[in-house]
Amino acid sequence: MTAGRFISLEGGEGAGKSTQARALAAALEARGIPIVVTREPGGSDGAESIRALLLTGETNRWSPHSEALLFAAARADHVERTIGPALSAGSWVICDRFLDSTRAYQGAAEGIDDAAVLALHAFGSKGLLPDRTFVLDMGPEEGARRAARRDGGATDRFAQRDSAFHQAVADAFRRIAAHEPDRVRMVDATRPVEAVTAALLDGLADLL
Ligand code: Z5A
Repeated sequence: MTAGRFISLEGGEGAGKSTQARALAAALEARGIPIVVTREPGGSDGAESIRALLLTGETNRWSPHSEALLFAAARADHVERTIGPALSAGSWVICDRFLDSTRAYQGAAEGIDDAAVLALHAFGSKGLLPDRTFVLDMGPEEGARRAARRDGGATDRFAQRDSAFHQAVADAFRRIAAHEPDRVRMVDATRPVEAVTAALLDGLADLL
């Protein structure tokens, strides 16, 4: 499945993942690399339907266990229908959030055991991991301010959680990066867009 390279962008809300997915895609396409940009939850018809279930409604619409299962189901469809075929065709895939978001949000912040999240991923998505993951690191308050400016104050089920929840997510991403330094790199996301994109390209030098 891995003729192309698989890159994921992670971090809290408003950290610049979507902005950097587009900028990185443009920079890599300029080098002649075929790119597919996708996102989670979503990225395939079935997963986009599950996205609507996950992001709308009351904050407590799903229990942490139900939520972890829904994210794993969406990811299985996304890997099967979008990511796997793109990699097999030789494209690089840039994914706005992937497995580490489930480990950070449903795992660290909502209390689902990391081993259980990884077991669901092994079953649903054959354990597929990115070749490189970048955590766009910035304080949750600044990320929330950026997202609020962009969305005019509208929020989804996750953005509505309290600051302790978002701090637990940020801490989890840092822990994952510390434990898996070959795959996961921290990037200071407080800098201007172009500086962050340059840091991502630096972090891909060994794969290019
Ligand atoms: N979730 C989960 O719980 N478990 C999972 O397994 C997965 C997800 C996969 C998805 O929400 C929610 O699902 C997410 C976690 C949960 N919720 N939270 N929190 P989403 O897909 O709707 O949104 P998001 O993933 O949180 O990202 P976002 O809010 O869309 O933000 P972003 O993509 O990181 O940022 P952006 O849109 O690129 O930038 C935000 C604004 O800042 C925008 O106006 C930009 O122009 C601006 N920006 C970007 N970069 C810069 C720089 N460098 N300087 C200044 N301004 C900038």
